Amino acid sequence: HPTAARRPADAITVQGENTLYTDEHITSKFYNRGADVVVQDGNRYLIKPAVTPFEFRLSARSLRLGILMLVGIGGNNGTTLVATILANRHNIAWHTKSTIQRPNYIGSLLRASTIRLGLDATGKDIYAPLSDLLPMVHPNDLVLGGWDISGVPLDAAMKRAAVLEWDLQRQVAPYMKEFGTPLPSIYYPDYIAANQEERADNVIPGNDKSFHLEQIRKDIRNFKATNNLDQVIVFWTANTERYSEIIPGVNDTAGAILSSIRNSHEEVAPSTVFAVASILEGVPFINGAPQNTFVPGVIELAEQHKSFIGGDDLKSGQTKLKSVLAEFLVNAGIKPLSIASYNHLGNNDGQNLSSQRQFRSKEISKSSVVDDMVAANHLLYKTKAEVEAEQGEHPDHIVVIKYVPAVGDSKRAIDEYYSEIMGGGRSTINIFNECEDSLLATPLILDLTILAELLTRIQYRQLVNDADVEFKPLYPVLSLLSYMLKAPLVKPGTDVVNSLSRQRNALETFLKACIGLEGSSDLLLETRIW
Ligand code: NAI
Ligand code: DG6
Repeated sequence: HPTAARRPADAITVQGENTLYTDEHITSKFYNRGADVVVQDGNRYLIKPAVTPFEFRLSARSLRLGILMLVGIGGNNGTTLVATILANRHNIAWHTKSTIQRPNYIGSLLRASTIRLGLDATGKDIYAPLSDLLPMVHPNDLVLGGWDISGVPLDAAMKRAAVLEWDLQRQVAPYMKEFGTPLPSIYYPDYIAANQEERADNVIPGNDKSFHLEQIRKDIRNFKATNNLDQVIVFWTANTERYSEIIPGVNDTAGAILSSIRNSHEEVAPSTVFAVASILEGVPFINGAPQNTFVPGVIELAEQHKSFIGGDDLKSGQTKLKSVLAEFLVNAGIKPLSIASYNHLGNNDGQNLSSQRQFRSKEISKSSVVDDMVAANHLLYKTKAEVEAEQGEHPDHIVVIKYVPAVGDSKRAIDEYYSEIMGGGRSTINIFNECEDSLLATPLILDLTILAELLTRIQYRQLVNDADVEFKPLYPVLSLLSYMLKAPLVKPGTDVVNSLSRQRNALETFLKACIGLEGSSDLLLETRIW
């Protein structure tokens, strides 16, 4: 299958004055073109085009292999991911009731989508796999490991998850068995639903959060050493936790969060201990769930250690579609008045989310996704100043999640978009989506992991005054990962972009910049002139 096939690492070569290839690096020059706008009298705009030259340098170091350590490896996403990689690696095909299915990475932006490179001599668009743009790790080459509070071995955990076809499970089970039991993890019962308690039979003992932190750090170091690899990514795909309260002196600064761990303060979540452990070990940490793992103190700690973080919450189906549909409506000049989203599912995630505080974390991440599109159109929605409130005018937006065990991993999502059209008319769009949740989520974990690994190898310098200035790593909060995330974490003080097309465009433009290409242009000027 083309999405699983390996292609040469040098599949794309740029021949131009802005790109330099050596054995160790790809170095590129990029002109960041923007516009500085001054708003005058509320409705007049003075614009000065701005150009800042940059140089990017990508290290080709360890691009063949990487380590992915999953927190929650025994869950639906965790076992589906391990089994999918094993099936691809060992080329395991399986019988369904209608066909023989081959393994693939469909749903992965990197492995199953293409990027427009330009035009050939006949004026035809040329597309290449996104994964060919820069040298990056292939999912088949990821070394896998991780933690789970449930001590069920991975082959049995895959069976418990009931996501994959039986004939695939049967064939992949002997390989899954080799992983044995996940590493014991941190369990603070107050953070996840009480209905998860029965699962928690594989926990690091005691209530000493300092000891827990040190154990996780040791696990990361041991796993690195055993596999003789530098590149580790730690990924939270464990249960959704409740929000942590932000308390001054407890989790608002780097010093406060470290001291709260030393004092085993109750407002430090397991996911935060994992994030801090990763930061202190200098390995990227990605949060695939919605809770506020990245309290302000964790972000500050990541800045201090120049260690990468990304989150929050995988954006798999309903929310991804919402970010597209809401943008389409608002950009078409149509005014959504309400968006009502309902879903039910029957997996362990659904059971955990049937508890109010965990549901609230998910409700927050699912609800923020239309904010920037609404704020971008002051012709349709009154601004804060106009309504004299903290927030501008906004569509009613409601999110409901119900636990229905019978449907298992197959989530049902219904969305109603109710909008105002011309002359006081109304338009109603209804969407019904049904699919295996974990089969949509797993490719996103791979994309996030591989992109995070890639971004750790990219450095930049601004060629403003002094061309000899040192190369620096990117800012620790990896907002370029936003495409795969429901509530993207961004550099404090900067705006969140939820629009899926803008998120993809930012990522494409950045990856292209790293090989000295300008961003994708749909201007197609050559087709508009004589
Ligand atoms: P799951 O409930 O099947 O798996 C979670 C696993 O985490 C379980 O095996 C559980 O024992 C383990 N766990 C709980 N607390 C832990 C801790 N402190 N340390 C280590 N392991 C721990 O859930 P699933 O479906 O795999 O989802 C995982 C997370 O990803 C959830 O937070 C979910 O909300 C989020 N998510 C899932 C999506 C999907 O489509 N499946 C999409 C978007 C987000
Ligand atoms: C039900 O809402 C369970 C959730 O974990 C979601 O399935 C998951 O977050 C995916 O959500 P979405 O909105 O991206 O499809």
